[in-house]
Amino acid sequence: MADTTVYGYRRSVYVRIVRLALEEKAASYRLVEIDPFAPGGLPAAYLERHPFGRIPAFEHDGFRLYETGAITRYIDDVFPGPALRPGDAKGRARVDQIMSLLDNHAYRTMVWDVFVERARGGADETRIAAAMARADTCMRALEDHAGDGPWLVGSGLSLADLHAAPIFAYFRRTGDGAALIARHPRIAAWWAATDARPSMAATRFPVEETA
Ligand SMILES: N[C@@H](CCC(=O)N[C@@H](CS)C(=O)NCC(=O)O)C(=O)O
Repeated sequence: MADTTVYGYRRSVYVRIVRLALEEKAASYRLVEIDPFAPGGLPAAYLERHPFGRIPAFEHDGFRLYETGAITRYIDDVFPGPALRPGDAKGRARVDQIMSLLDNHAYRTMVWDVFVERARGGADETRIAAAMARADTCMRALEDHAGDGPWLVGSGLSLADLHAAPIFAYFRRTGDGAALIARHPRIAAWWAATDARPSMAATRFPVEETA
């Protein structure tokens, strides 16, 4: 059987995106614990897998890869199971666009500027207010491209949904985030459908298991 390893830890948005793709393909894999914020820093050997010291890193049958979008597209291309991108060029371009907008405009805004900022206590309200305006733009952009069903692109679950879900899993845990999602009914319906996937249950963040 092919040997598949994900390096990273369970609290990471990007590690969860890769794990979601593997779970949706019903692939078996190992998760090797790497904590980029550990007091002692990263193990030196890890930088051979990821020269920028981020997580996740990935290895499949000796083939090493980093950068989450590259990893999930590779998983979709190589692993058996349901296709996680549409078959047509426009649909695939839309999935790529959404993955990129999430990386560039949603991750830092919704996870670090809102969820982590609130979790720290003594939150910087100016930073949060600015982030909430950007989060609203993200949601409108996602709604603009959603199809008739719950999914972000076309009529089936895709890598776009898997790239968004862990970001929203943190964001919705704040009062601000939950309220913003409620004001975007299509996003709320998307979240309900996505969070009901067994892949989401199999990859819960520790914080989701304690409350
Ligand atoms: N562009 C990278 C981003 C990965 C990333 O930012 N991962 C976070 C954890 S979710 C990380 O490693 N943070 C550690 C740090 O910023 O030093 C990817 O797509 O894989």
